[in-house]
Amino acid sequence: MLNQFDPEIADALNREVKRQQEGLEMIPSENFVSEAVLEALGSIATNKYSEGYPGKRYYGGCHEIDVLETLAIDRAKELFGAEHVNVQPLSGAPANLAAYVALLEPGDTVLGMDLSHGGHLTHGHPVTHPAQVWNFVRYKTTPEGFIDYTDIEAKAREHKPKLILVGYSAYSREIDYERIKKIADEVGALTMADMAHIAGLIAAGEMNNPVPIFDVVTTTTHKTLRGPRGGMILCKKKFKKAIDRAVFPGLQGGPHENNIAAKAVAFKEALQPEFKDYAKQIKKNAKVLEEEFRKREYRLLFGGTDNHLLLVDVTPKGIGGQQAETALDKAGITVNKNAIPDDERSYVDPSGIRFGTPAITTRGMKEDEMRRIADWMDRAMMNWGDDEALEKIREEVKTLTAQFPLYPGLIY
Ligand code: DSN
Repeated sequence: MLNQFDPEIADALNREVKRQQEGLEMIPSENFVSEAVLEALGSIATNKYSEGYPGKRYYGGCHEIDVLETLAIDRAKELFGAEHVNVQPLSGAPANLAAYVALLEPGDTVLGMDLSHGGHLTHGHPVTHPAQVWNFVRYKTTPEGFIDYTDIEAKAREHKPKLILVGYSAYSREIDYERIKKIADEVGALTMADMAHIAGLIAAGEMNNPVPIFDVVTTTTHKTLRGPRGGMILCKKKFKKAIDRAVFPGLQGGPHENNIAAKAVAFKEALQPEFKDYAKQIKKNAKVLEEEFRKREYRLLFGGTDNHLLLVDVTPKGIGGQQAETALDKAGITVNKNAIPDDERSYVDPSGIRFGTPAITTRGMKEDEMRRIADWMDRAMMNWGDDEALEKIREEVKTLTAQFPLYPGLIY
């Protein structure tokens, strides 16, 4: 159908299928959903308006939509031990915005991690709209690379924030939620965790779970959790009303129910025992990459990794983050350039690259493949200006990825 009516779109999709199949996807926030998730995402649930919540909609004909949204909510509650879940946020940024709207008054102070130390844009970076509405104060990591809990404590006492925010996009270590909660309780602050990057690892019991401890937890559903592109908010019962109101009607209209159906499918997958093995392997694979890069004397930020990602300063090797990203791209390996703590270079050509293992682990790759990948990455970066050398690596990458089929037979 699609290729007959709209060959330009079909062709672009087919080229993207080939890119995903032939390359090594190492952006730590990306993953490959199952065919069952894709099917739900492409389903007729996209046709339905359903403003409101299950059992209380502003449109008729929502019976089956209620069934699938309720399944998504119940499965998410089970996965994370949550008292209340809202599965309607369209993605991570809208989920964070809804949480701020629910918990804060304009002008309130929020304590969040500095962007270059691993925080996220939506955690109050000055270029974002929330930074104009609320007063964000930033904490950092220590020179050894761990969250600076002493800095958080001092800043909490000084600024008396209404909310303390943890959860990061480029931080590779574990988080002590109990310790943050203690600091928050001392100064009368609420607690919020953005677990977007590590939600799958938390669901599998491979990382600390903030949900039973914190007031509100936001996440995307498409990273380590391996669901469709979307967001979700989990909270204590006492915030249920405020969170639900902030999402709808506060900020959003009709929920994307095809997406919610796909979330429900992904949550069912994450409840299976195999998902625990997957999460364990994500971490093992990241550890092998850590060892291999350390062996090759790269500068690893935060001293290594406890999760699925690594942040590496490539400048001591004589290249910049943009050059590294471009060279790796040419070699068939997708990563992203990334600022390192207090980076003196610009965000468009920072000092680091960020990469991780969720997507390549979904393909079934293990420790041996990680060693080969680290070698290719090093070779590509050390030969960043040599297109012939990069093309040779790309061919080698293709022979590996051919052994780990992805969406076999998929053609639009
Ligand atoms: N853009 C996501 C990431 O790549 O980490 C975070 O929202």
